[in-house]
Amino acid sequence: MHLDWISVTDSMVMEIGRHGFRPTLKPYFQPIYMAAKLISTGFRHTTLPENYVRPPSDRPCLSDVSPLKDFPIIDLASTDRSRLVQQIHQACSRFGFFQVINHRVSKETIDGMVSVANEFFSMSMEEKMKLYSDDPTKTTRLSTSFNVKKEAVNNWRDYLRLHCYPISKYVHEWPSSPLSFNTYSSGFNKLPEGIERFEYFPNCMWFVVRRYLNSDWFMAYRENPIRNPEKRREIVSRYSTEVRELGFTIEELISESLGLEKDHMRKVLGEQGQHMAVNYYPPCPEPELTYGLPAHTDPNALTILLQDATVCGLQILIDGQWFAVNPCPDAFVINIGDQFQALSNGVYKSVWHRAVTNTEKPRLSVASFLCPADCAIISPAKPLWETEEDEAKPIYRDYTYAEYYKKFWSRNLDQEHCLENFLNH
Ligand SMILES: O=C(O)CCC(=O)C(=O)O
Repeated sequence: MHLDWISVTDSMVMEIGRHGFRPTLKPYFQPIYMAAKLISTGFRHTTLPENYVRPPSDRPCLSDVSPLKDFPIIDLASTDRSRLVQQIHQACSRFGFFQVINHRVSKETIDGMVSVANEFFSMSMEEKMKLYSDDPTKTTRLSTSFNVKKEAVNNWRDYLRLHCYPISKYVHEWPSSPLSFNTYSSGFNKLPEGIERFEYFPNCMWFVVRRYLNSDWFMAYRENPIRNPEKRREIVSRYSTEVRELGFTIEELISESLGLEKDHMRKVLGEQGQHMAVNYYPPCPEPELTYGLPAHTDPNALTILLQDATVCGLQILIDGQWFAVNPCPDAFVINIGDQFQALSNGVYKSVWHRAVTNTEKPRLSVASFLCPADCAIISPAKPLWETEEDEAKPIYRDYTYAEYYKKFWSRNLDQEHCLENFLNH
């Protein structure tokens, strides 16, 4: 019997979602269960399904969270290098997080990336499920929550994971399936003046708009810039390349800010890998009971986050208290990953952060992770721990990034800081 994903109704998805997976489901229900794995279904839940509900001791307590007022915004176009380096030092040692403006990633590239991401998550379930996997070793996959095979409670997030470097190695894996035209999400941020209506034609490379002018309807066409899979890949490639350059600029500033040679970190990290997580948090019926992503630190070297310009959700832990990092126009949020904490011998912090949800609007974020080469030896920089005393030793022992990454994925996201396992005893 052939079962079409599209034939799954919202109420059936909700029913399965509420009760979680039941092994006793009849075989012909299995595809419906598959649809219920993702939460970007377009269906608005009225109550939170049980498998997302956190115990009372582990809830976000949203009313206790305040905005972070003195959160650093660093202008990368500044010509005062020593001030820039000093700002980076202060931000990395105090917050482990900062925002950058004038970062040289073009607005066109950013808008294109956001459009592609929105379009991707508005595709039909049938299209999306072709990419679904809960195997963390897969280099291109659509998944949900964090690590569904390990966790007891799920998180209110779907995400598309892409490996982005070297692009030529991975680009053929990136999604190429036709886009859904059920919802309008790309191209224009608002209806151009005078245009009353959009119409969408599946399998068509054009937006078709109808305009009411001088008491008559006119048809107008505009090419859909991302309908073409090649164009979409081009947009994501360009985004990854420009963000990689930004990452390298920041790594140089970080080296200098620790009093090291400008290229110290890049040399140690070797040929850096680059991954992307395109996160989609649908409106959540009960944000007080769950997370989009629970508290975690990032296992990589540096994270460059593009967050939704209009919807808040990122929070960071400072001195035991959660603060909201509200979006700043045209800025990227940068955070130090575990590897820079180790390489800086703990001078810089890989800080706990989390994403929370809201009832009103979906939230999108695009996290780009720069990762050391698997064989890179992570060893705290000598000038940061060496003293006259013979006994002096770094806080962390040497290890390879491959060893660290394996350890990170063998745990739950919100366990102790993974670096605790690499302390020098
Ligand atoms: O969505 C966010 O703001 C946070 C994303 C994040 O922490 C991650 O992808 O690791």
